[in-house]
Amino acid sequence: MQTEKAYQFAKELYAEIGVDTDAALDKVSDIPISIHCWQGDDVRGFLFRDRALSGGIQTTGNYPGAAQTVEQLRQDLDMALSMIPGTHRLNLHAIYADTDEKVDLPDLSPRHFAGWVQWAQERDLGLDFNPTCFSHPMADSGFTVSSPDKQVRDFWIAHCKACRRIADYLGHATESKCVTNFWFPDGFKDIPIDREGPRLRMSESLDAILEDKYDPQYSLDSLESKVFGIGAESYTVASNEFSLGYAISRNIAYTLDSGHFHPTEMISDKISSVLLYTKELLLHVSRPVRWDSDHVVIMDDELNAIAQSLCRTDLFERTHIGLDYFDASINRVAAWIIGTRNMQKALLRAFLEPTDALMELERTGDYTSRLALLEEYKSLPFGAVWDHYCALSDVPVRERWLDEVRRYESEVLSER
Ligand code: RNT
Ligand code: ZN
Repeated sequence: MQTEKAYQFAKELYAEIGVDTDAALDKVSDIPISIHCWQGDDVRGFLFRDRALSGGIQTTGNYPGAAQTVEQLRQDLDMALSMIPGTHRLNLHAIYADTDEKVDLPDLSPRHFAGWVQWAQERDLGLDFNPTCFSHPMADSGFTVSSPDKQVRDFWIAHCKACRRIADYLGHATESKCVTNFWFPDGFKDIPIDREGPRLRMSESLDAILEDKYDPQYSLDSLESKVFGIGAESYTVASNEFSLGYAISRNIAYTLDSGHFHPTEMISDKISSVLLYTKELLLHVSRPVRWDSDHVVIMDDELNAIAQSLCRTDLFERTHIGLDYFDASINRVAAWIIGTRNMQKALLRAFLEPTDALMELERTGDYTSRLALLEEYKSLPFGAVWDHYCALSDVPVRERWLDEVRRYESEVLSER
């Protein structure tokens, strides 16, 4: 009742500045967020349970209840999805294969993901995919597809090719384009002599990986860049220039991860430039705290700016929004819910802006009004519109989802 009253009030306020709140909600409900499976078990996966996470990324914390099996991860995802409005996507990593077979990365094939396909089909979810080029003895040297050792390169090339085949299968089976993200941790801890060699090798390996042709309606390849990783502080092969240049020249997509740049560099400002030159863009929305720490996404200035960059010039046709964070110090189901709901809330806030009017102020050089109005609009009751959306979507309004997660924690997670 209060939620509806508040919504009617908010609707009128927004109408006064020329914004249709129902239209904004329609837009938000059309935008799927690709939810990363790896928040559910601290990036461990199911293929090699005893292997430590490597590749210069880290999860910290030991909050109880992490998923140990495919069934548990699905149960947790179902719980999280039931607290999130809208229809979304699941982003899988290769190590999350659903199989009892002892299979190594290059030998993965579509059948190892049939269980996920069935699960996704039952829920009308799209699927995205990632080769797992870390947490494996063949990546222990710190290099994968750019390794000087041909055997190592060939191993990872074979894995990536297998992943593209799987992505094609996932896309066809779900009738929805599957985005495959390539992220290679390759890099040097200390200052290299040869900065070119590894990049040439990575480029050649990628060319070999991309040789097989698949229907672009069902799959898209994207290359992620990074400035440094733990243990690869001095040199990262797939740097920003490398990855963006490669993506443009080979007509694939580019992945911008919020945590992969220098501390004051924001991806929100890169989106419009990248999309001028790449065919499509994948976002890994994350939250770096002092480093690429992959904290849970919150409603901060950068999240709003990312949403504004996409909404103001309507870049959704060619942008795929994925989340990429992993916090093992809090309830993992809550982490999914908090980050995904925040991403949606930021999109809604951006859609509730009278963009045309602001654009006009900018065009005519009235920067005083532009600043004044932007600041005033920040305190408009977007929360009431969000609550209405949650109520309409049959998911808990405001913090009520937390009670459900607490119950789930005591009934399910604490029994693990
Ligand atoms: C690492 C990259 C990469 C990973 C996932 C697990 O810094 O962001 O995207 O987080 O593939
Ligand atoms: Zn990422």
